[in-house]
Amino acid sequence: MVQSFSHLFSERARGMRASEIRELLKLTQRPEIISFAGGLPNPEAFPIKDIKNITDDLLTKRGPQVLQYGTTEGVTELREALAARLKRDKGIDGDLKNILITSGSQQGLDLFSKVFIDPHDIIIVSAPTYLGGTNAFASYQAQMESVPLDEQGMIPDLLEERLWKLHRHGKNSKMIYIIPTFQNPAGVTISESRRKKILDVVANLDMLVVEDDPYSELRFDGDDVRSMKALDKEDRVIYLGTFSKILAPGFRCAWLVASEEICQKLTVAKQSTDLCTNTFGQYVAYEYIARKMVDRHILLIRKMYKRKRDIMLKAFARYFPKGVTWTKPEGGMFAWVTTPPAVDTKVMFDQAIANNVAYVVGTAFYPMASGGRNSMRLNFTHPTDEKIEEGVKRLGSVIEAEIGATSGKRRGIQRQRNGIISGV
Ligand code: PMP
Ligand code: G9A
Repeated sequence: MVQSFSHLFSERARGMRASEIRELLKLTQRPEIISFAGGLPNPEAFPIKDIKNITDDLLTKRGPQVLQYGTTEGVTELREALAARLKRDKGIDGDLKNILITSGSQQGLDLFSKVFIDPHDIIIVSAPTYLGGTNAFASYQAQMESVPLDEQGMIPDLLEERLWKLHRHGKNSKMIYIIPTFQNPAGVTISESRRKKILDVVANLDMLVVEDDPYSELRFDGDDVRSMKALDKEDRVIYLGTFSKILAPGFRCAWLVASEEICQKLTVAKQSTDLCTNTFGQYVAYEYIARKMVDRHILLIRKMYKRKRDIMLKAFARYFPKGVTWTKPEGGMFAWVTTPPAVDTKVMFDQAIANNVAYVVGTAFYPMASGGRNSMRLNFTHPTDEKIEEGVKRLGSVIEAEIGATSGKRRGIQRQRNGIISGV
């Protein structure tokens, strides 16, 4: 008989939830399904030849060094190269003592949760927000409070209102988690004036900001917006960047920038997690920057992803029935689609799978599933151009059928006032 030991799980572990995206990845590996679900880079864009050359050189010239354990902080050459790049491209100041290499940004999210969150601490997130973030916070028993966003991202007035309301009830939040550029899942970007306002609001309440920035290099249109870390004058921002979208996620190689004090504490937290990030991968990433391959590669993926974004938005306009709306991201990997309120995208999901098309249901991106019932996230970077068109066509038919099946139901509950991206 198989025995269960779940009664021995820690209280913390009992609160952990499986990621709907990670679970979906298994389902969508079926070849007949056109998946808009996972936030995956396009494999055709992986710079395999470059990686092969670098790998070969490294093993030939520096084998014993690149295969050894490394320091927890990360490979020095890589951190120096990142510091120079962050200064050049983003106006972010930071030297070795401010940069920690992590095993994916996901580890950064876990590490600062480990360092800052006590049970029931309040973390402010946007609604919707990245599921991997909220799952990390939840696994340290954080309480999440969400602030709505519109086409310009998180709404600072609503943030301020929420924070002061909590404050009046004797509750103070330590930090806000924010993805300011090409947000996952909504694809929206926070304007510079809003970024400044958000920084002012959190400074007044002595909070930290976690700026998660995996997508800003993937800009197709419009002008760059300065990162919150570059606007930050008080070292209040912990900035997360990653090689997952500009090299390959399989390396599990990312970085964070923070004050020396915070970096040191995060490093100690990392020591007991994995000792150090994959040394070999770090050296490959370093060479990839030093040989200037990264900038060339970013130009290539921008071009490819822009084309895919355009195909998707055009297909939405062509195949989606009346009443369906969507965001128009200027970069990144995702669009956010909102159906008429009578449609429940979770209920509709089975029909989508029956028609061989998949998405992530909107509720996955709301802590406690408190919204997003009639929304979904679609990734446009992974499928081939043809599959994007065909998949949106299939999805359009599925939505149309669902609208027909639910017509007359739940009218008048739409909550899309003032451009707020919510879903019901
Ligand atoms: N943050 C956000 C907003 C993401 O979208 C992702 C990956 N999809 C991550 C963090 C994790 O990225 P990494 O591969 O660097 O762990
Ligand atoms: O979990 C993963 O595979 C990373 C992608 C995240 C996402 O789809 O948001």
